[in-house]
Amino acid sequence: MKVTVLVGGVGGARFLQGVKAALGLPAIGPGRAGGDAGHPHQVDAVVNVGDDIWLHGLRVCPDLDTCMYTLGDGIDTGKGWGRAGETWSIREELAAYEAEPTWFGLGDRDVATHLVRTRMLRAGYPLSQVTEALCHRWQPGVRLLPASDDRVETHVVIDNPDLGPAGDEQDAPPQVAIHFQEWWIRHKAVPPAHRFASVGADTAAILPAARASIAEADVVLVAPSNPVVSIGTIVSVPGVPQALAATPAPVVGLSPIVGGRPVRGMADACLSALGVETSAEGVGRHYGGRGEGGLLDGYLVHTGDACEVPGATVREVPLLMTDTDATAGMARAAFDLAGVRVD
Ligand code: FO1
Repeated sequence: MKVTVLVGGVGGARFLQGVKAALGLPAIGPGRAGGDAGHPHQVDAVVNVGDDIWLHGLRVCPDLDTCMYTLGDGIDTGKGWGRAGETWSIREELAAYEAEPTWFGLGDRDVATHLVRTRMLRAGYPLSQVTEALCHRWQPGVRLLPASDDRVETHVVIDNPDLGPAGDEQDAPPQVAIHFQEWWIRHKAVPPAHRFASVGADTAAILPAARASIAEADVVLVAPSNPVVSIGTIVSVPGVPQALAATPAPVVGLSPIVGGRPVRGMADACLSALGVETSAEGVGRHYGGRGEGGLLDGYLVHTGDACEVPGATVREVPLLMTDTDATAGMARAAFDLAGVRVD
């Protein structure tokens, strides 16, 4: 069976672990499902690239790296990002030089990934091939497909923090756009976001392999990732909505909001920026039922979060990814709602 999953960072990576477990794929190691003839199942992840950022001359791809490290058993499980056993000498040295930005935590081991990626990008390899090369080391057991080889970065429009309370600096613009990572890490998503811009989306295109993966899938899953800055940014890439609308595969989403609160991260700060209610129903209606021109044929919500999403079939199941077994149960529930059998 071919399963294609739209994922962001931490939540998406954990969900992919459950998808692998539900398909009986080995958790770690060379039992790759990346199309090896030996495996009856193939899992593709279409990964958000909106978080990607140039830092100190290096290209950092947080969601691709979080998926790669998590599935390759190299992740710092406590933080959910970055490498296990990390050291921070480079970060300390950069700070000693007052080399901004100092707010982004660049670990020494993590920098090696960015050096290899940046060298390959500079040599002309597209991000998708760079990712494939990095995955030869990590063997994530799924194919990690950037939503696009093109640069599509999420920037956030906030009130200009340099403006005094009186707004007395006449020539200073009232609002500024900053990179999502600065808003997320430096400002902890506190300054209200007026809107999110997918910088580069106007000239970007869906990765052809991602388009084919969505078209050829037996089922497409929308992981319980941030619905705005992970799933929303994937869908903002030209060609993605069209591929999702055209695929014969059922599209099933999982709510990232449980009991009115995001399970992790700050999805509520993102949803409120769009005027979307922070609830399973709010996200489901934001995605829209496929019968109404939206994304989803089916939508899993946490037990007790019953709701209506016109054009989609809603089902209540436990949605807390407390461990891989629980997450595998969520994946199985999604397959069941999609009407596909994993034999
Ligand atoms: N998140 C933080 O809150 N602080 C950091 O310093 C930080 C560094 C970092 C470095 C590499 C990487 O791949 C991710 C990193 N993240 C950090 C997490 C990242 O901002 C978020 O996980 C995603 O961008 C949100 O999906």
